[in-house]
Amino acid sequence: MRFDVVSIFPEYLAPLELSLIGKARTDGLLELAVHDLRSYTQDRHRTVDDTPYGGGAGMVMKPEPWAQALEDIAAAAPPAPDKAAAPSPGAAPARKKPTLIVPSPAGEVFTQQLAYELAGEDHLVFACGRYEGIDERVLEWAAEQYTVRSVSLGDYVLNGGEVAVLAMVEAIGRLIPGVVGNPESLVEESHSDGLLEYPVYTKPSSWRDRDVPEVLLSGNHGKIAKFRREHQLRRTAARRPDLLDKLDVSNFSKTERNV
Ligand code: 6GU
Repeated sequence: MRFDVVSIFPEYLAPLELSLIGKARTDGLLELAVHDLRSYTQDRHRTVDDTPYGGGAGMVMKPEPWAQALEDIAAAAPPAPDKAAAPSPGAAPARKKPTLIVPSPAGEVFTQQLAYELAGEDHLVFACGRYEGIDERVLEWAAEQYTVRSVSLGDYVLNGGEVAVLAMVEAIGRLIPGVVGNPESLVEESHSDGLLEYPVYTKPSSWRDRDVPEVLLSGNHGKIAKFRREHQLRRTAARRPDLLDKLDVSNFSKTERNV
């Protein structure tokens, strides 16, 4: 899987060299390149923004450097692995469009489900906007070469897309097979089944007058599973009742429905 990130602050993406994602890159599980938007400008001042038509506060990112960057990146992308035979002898195999993700507080919300969906793509390109955003025509034009999606982390405003890209690349990258050492850890975590994760404990079993719940020391796996499931439900009801509304409670046992 390949990731390209375009930003006027490429240094902001340096943490992607660390930890699990950094290791996945050195292990060859994923390729990631960060591009400076200013390197696609043509003028002496390397201008990337201008005042908005119609007036208003702030600046808007100009279309020309974005078009150059997105064109170059799409052209440089390696052909997708040859899954089917070429349609006719000598013809290039049909290539799936790369996905262009435009981080924006005005986008669809990034969820674990979207992370799974995007982890199945071959090529993701992230266009980090700053200021008031990118000229809308860029996103319309890019749809010829890319599947374009505006994506938001949640209902609050960041200064630019870079921090959102750090979060999205980490959430997507860890779902690529081999990136997380023990794939079982992906199964029991928050949001994998639509519920929040159960509380966890480690040694010592008694600490500052607080005891680890007895059942977890019992070795009774049935009881432990029931305890954890109940706490998942309680926690989700208390902190994120909106998540319960999305679940099909007909799959729940009668006791679970009453938690
Ligand atoms: Cl993806 N971008 C920006 N600039 N602000 C945000 C966001 C994204 N998600 C939430 N707030």
